[in-house]
Amino acid sequence: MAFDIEMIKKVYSTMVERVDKAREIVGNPLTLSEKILYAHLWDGTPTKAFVRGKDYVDFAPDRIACQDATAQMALLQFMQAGKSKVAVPTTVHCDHLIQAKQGAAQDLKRANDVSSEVFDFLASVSNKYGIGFWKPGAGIIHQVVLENYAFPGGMMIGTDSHTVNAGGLGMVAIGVGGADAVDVMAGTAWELKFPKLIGVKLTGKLNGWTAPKDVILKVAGILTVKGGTGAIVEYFGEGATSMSCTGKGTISNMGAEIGATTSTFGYDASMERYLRATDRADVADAANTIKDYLTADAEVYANPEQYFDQVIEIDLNTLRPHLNGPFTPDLATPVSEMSEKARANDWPLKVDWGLIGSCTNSSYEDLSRAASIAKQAVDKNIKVKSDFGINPGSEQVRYTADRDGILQIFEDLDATIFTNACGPCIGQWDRSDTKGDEKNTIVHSFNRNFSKRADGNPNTHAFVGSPEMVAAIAISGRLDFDPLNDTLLNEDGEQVKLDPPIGVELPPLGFDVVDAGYVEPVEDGSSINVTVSPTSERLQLLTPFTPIGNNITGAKLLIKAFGKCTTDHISMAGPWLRFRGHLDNISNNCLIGAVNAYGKKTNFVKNQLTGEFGGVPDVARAYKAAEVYTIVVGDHNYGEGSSREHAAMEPRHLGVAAVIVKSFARIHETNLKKQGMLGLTFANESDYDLIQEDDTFNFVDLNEFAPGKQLTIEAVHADGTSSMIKVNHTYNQSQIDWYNEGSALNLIKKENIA
Ligand code: MIC
Ligand code: SF4
Repeated sequence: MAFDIEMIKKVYSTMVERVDKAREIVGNPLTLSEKILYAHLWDGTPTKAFVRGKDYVDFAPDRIACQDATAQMALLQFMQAGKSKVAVPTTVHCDHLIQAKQGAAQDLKRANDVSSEVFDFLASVSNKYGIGFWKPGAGIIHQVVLENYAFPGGMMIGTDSHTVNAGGLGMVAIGVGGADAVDVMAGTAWELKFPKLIGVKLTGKLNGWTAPKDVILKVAGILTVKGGTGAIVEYFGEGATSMSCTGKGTISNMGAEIGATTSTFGYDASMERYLRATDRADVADAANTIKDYLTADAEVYANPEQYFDQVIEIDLNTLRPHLNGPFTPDLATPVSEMSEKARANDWPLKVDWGLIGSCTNSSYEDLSRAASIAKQAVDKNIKVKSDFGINPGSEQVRYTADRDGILQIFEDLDATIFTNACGPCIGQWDRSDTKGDEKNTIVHSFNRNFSKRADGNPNTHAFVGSPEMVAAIAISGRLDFDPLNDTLLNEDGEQVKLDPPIGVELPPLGFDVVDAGYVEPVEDGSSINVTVSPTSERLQLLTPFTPIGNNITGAKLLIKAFGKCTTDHISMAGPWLRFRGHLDNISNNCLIGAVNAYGKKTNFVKNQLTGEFGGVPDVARAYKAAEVYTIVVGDHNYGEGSSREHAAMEPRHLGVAAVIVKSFARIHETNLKKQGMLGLTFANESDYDLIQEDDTFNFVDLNEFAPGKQLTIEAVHADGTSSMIKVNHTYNQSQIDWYNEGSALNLIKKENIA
């Protein structure tokens, strides 16, 4: 039986009426995305049509998921909100804090030792506030959610950008910062700008070496890392219905890499099969009663151009397998062209590691397809040239894959089976085979490949591919290996070819597990005490931020970031994950990965008060001590990637008043607003070039801060001249209230007291 089945039935019971009403008001057939959005309005039955890409709308999500690295800050904030229980079903998943080194058994034990303080904190807060808790080793949040909580037509939010994975089961699932989750946990509405809609029509059928991953690798190549910003991507067509539910999860998952608000698919037979296989026949039965409401109206898919803001068509019959990278997930290269491109760009051809796993590709089907390639290495007597690492997505997947002999196939190749957790995907990897900053190549089935992400080495060239392609490349040890056309020399001196992968969508003997790793909270948690030691280096209770106010003068430039500046650059993960619950300590990584436009170095900026250069956090602390506000300037898609609100809270804590960029990634922009800071964009992109290293900033008209009103900032240069810079913002009145109160949380607290 499914968790929270009554809640799901309740959602379905109002869906028909709300969707019918929405159709009437909008005056058109509806996409699935619109149906789900209009069925989840905070005010209930729709009364007006919203303008896509413009109107802010209050929603009522059905559930929330948090992972350990972001849950700490989310729950520290929730603890201040003055509530005794979460208002909607919520779960916490321990998956990010487990380092991959020797293999699951040892690694999990070590993580439980090293991070016991944090796990105990999360477990007790969960128990106190009625939150379901998934222990370390239970699996990666998004795989566990897909297996247990996602349901067609539902709406959820999660404190992780890949929450969107649940689009594979027909949800609108959206990644948010912790403060957004706190709103919903505290029983208030969750606000989102009504998204634009991109339709992706999948014709034909996947075949041979081409996998669901290749669909999203191709889409990323077309739309780039910011092409999906502010939009929901809805997939449809025979290519969509003919692929598995977990395959749809892969595609939805990596929609985060194009900046999409989320991605989704209409309810179909593959979803029904998956629900039944994962012990949720009750959800499938309930969904079947309102089937038509869980997919778009037929007219929409027949004439998509009329109903979507943009339509892309991909023919799966001719789609070729891809590898995307290095350093960015949208640099798409068909495997057949890699040889030429890698040589032209001087990418190292020798592949040191093939890593299979991460929330995007760690299902039973993924492992089975990759195993069908791995098995050929043994059967055809091919010596494997790269190291292999596997992170199963959940204990249920691991247990079942182990029972069915799939893991043994990898073990026969000396693969290391790591914990059911994120591991190398988030830099939780004690990689022993390279030292320092050696140039090298790895291939993985993860979703992100930003510089330094997996192993901290800026010269690791990471390429993203399907699990089966990763297996083939790892066997060959070469980035330029094209299994469709190339042969490999086996130990008998023969040239052999790898056959295309064969996988099974769902385990023929059914899923099984002994201990899935779930802990149900007690009914009444009021007597549970949550303690945080004042001397802890990992957890710190929060002190509310004081409002910045509307008189910002004499602010100094902290850093003008050059080029790509993702949340990994702003608040690195890997070794820093240990400080995710301690704002002051984690602030020591603030912007240390961003490249300073002056001098092009990282973590080396000028302190205008002394004329000396230092690390970003140190210089920021010096300004803060002198009570001087600072400004951060950045390029396009600033804050791409993670949902981690630390990337906003750290600059806020260190005295940054405003972040001014050419454009923002959605989640990060909201995170800045939530923490009571200014997130602004240049009205003229080229004004970025006017900002100089010694600039001092005066906000001219911040006392007139109002929705839709452009602001003016005077940048006074060292030579005494100044530039007047016009900046835009997307704050609505309630977001301006957050700014005025110092943070959204301050406002919630105030309202609770009132
Ligand atoms: C990621 O993939 O970057 C992470 C780590 O899962 C983040 C969340 C975090 O930083 O904790 C994400 O995607 O939101
Ligand atoms: Fe974990 Fe990687 Fe997925 Fe983020 S992308 S949730 S780090 S597996």
